[in-house]
Amino acid sequence: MTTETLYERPGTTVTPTPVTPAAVTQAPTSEPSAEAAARREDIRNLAIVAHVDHGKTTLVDAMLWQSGTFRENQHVQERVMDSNDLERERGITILAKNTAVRFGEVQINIVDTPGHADFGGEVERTLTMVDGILLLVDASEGPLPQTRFVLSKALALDLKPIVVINKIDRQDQRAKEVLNEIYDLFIELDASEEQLDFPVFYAIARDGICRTTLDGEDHDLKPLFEEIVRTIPAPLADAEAPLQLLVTNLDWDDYVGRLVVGRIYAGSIRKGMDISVCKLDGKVVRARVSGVYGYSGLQRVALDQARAGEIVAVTGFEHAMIGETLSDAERPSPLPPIRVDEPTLSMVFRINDSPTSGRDGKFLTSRQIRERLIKETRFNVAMRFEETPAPDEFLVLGRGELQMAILVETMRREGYELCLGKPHVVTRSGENGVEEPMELLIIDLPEEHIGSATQLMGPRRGRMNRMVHQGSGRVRLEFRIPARGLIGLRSDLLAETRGTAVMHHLFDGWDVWQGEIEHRRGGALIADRAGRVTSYAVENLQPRGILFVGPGEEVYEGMVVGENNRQSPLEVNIVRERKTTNMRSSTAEELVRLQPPTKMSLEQALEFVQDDELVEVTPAVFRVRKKVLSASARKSQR
Ligand SMILES: Nc1nc2c(ncn2[C@@H]2O[C@H](COP(=O)(O)OP(=O)(O)OP(=O)(O)O)[C@@H](O)[C@H]2O)c(=O)[nH]1
Ligand SMILES: [Mg+2]
Repeated sequence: MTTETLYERPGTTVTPTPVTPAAVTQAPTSEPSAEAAARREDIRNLAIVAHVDHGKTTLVDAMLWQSGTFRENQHVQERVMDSNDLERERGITILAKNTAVRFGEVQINIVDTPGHADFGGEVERTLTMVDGILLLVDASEGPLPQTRFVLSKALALDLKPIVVINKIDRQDQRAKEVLNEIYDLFIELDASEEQLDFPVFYAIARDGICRTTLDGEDHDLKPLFEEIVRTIPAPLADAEAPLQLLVTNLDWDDYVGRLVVGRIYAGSIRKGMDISVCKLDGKVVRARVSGVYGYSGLQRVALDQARAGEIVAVTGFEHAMIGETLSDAERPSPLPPIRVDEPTLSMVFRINDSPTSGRDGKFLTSRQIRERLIKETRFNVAMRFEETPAPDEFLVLGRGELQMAILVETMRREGYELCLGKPHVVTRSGENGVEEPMELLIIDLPEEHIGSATQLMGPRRGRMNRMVHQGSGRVRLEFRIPARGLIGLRSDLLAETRGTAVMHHLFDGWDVWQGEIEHRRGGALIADRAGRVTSYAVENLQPRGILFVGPGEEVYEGMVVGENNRQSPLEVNIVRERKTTNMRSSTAEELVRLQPPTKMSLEQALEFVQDDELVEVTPAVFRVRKKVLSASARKSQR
C-alpha cells in the first residue's frame, strides 16, 4: 500500500502545564535514594510496541505533530517514520527507528518498532534501550501473537507499560472486552502486581486524539504525554562513572558515514574522545569518537557531549557491532551482550547460473554475494550467515519468509542476481532426539467455518488449545503447530473460508519432531527448450494447469512455467508455433481465449519451490527453475 497523500494535522501543538517535581519523581520506593538522585529527570526513553498494523507509526506521527516538531504548513508524508522504500511500498515498518520529541522540559526519546513477527529481533534489542513501553492494541482485533511476544519481553526486562487501546473509531471496536483480554494476557505472562497497575488510554491515533475513559471526552495527546512523564521512569544514570554505551542499532548517513546507535548507561561521551570498544569475542580495541549526535524530531543534531541516560548516535567506529559496548579507554567494562531468540528458518543463497544470468544485475559473483550477506547478518542480530561445502552456495538463517523476502528484495534493488533454495525450518538435537520449532497460531473466523479450518490442521499436525467466541458470530481458534505446518496454510485457509479468516502466528518454543507433514502441490510444468512463449502453446497448455508465463516471454530449458493440475511433473513445449494452415484466426481472437499468467510474489514463489528447484532473482524478474536444467541430466539422476 503506497500512501503519498499529504498529512492532515492530527491535532494542534500541545504545551505542557508545568509539572511539579513530585509528579515526575516517582522512583520505585525500593530503590535507594542515592540512586534516585542520579535519575535524569529531563529524559524519558520509551518504545512503541504492538502487533502488526495496530497503529504505532501513525501514533508517532501524531506525537511528532503535536510536540511542535513540524511547522504548521509543512508538508510531511503520512507515517513519516516508515522512511525506506520497501516500508512505504508495503505499508509496514521493517526497521526500528529513533526519534525524539520535547514536552516542556523533558526530552522523550521514542523508538518506533516493527510489528511483524519476522522482525521480532529488532524489537527485542530495542527494548534494551528503553525504560518503558507504549503497548498499542487495536480496539477490535485485541491482543494478538505479537502483542504477547513484545509484552513478554518487556515484562521480563521490568519495563513500565502504558496501554493504549487504539482505533476506537472502528465500527467493530470492542474496547471493553479488549481491555479485559489485555489484563488476561498480563496475568498469563506472570506480570507482577505493580506491572498490572498500568495506565490505560483510548485513542484514535490517526486523528491525534486520546481519551482517559472510553466514553470520556476527546483530548489531544497531552494527557498521554503527561502520563509518559509520570509513569515511565527517568533513566537511572551515573554520569561520573566510566563510559558504557551499548550498541543496539547501526545506521548510515551520506555525510558522516556509519553511525552506531545506543544508550549511554554510564559516564559520558564527547567528540574527539579516546575510548575502547569491547568486542563480542572478548577483545578490546581502542578507537576515537569523531562525532556525537542526539535526536530531535526527524533530525540528528550534533552534540559536543552526551551523558548517561541519553540515546545517541556516534561516529568513528568502522567495526563496532550490535551488542558490543563502547567503554572507557582505561577501564573498559562490557555490558551484557544482547541476546535475541534463535533463527527458525534457513535458506540457501547461491549464484545465478541460469542461462539468462548477468543480463540485469551488477553483482553476480559468489564473492559479492558472500560479502553482502555477511554485512547483512552483522546489522541484523536475528539473522545468521553460514558457509556450506559448496563455494558458491551460502546459508542464511532467519525468523521467517517475510524477513528473507525483504533481504532478497533489498539485494535485487541494489543490483544483485541470486538463486534461492527452498526455505527449511531449523532443527536441533534435544534430549529426546530431533527438535523442531513450534508456532502459536491464532485464527479469527466466522463460526460456520470452524469445521473446515480444523480439518486443515490435522494433516499439518496442529493441535487446538483454545476456542473463544468473540460475539458477533466470530471465533478465535488457538493452535500449536510445527512451523513446517504453516507453509501454504494462509492460501488454503482463505480458500476454505471464502477469504474471511485472518491468521497470525508466533514462535512458541521447540518440541520433538512431530512427524511427516505432506505438502501437496501440483507437479511442475517445465519448459523443455528455450525460446519465446507463443499464444498457440499457451492456449493448448492452459487446460493442464496454472501458467506463470504469457506470450512473448522468454523461457529456457528447465524453467518452471506453471503448476500441473496433477501431482506429476510434466515437460512441455511452450514455445511451439502454430502449423501454418490456410485458416488464420486473428491475433485479437486468440488473445481473448488466453487467461493472463499467474504472477507469484517472491514470498509465494519461496513457498512454491521444492527441494530440486530454485527461485532465480534478478533486479528485473524472478522465475522458478529446476536445479538441474537439462531434462536428460535430470532423467539420468533419477
Ligand atoms: N480507523 C483507524 N485506523 C487507524 C488508526 N491509527 C492507525 N490506523 C490505520 O492503521 C493502519 C496501520 O497503521 P500503522 O501506523 O502503519 O501501524 P503500525 O503498528 O506502525 O504497523 P507495523 O509497523 O507494520 O507493525 C494504517 O492504515 C493506519 O491509517 C486509528 O486510530 N483508527
Ligand atoms: Mg509501523
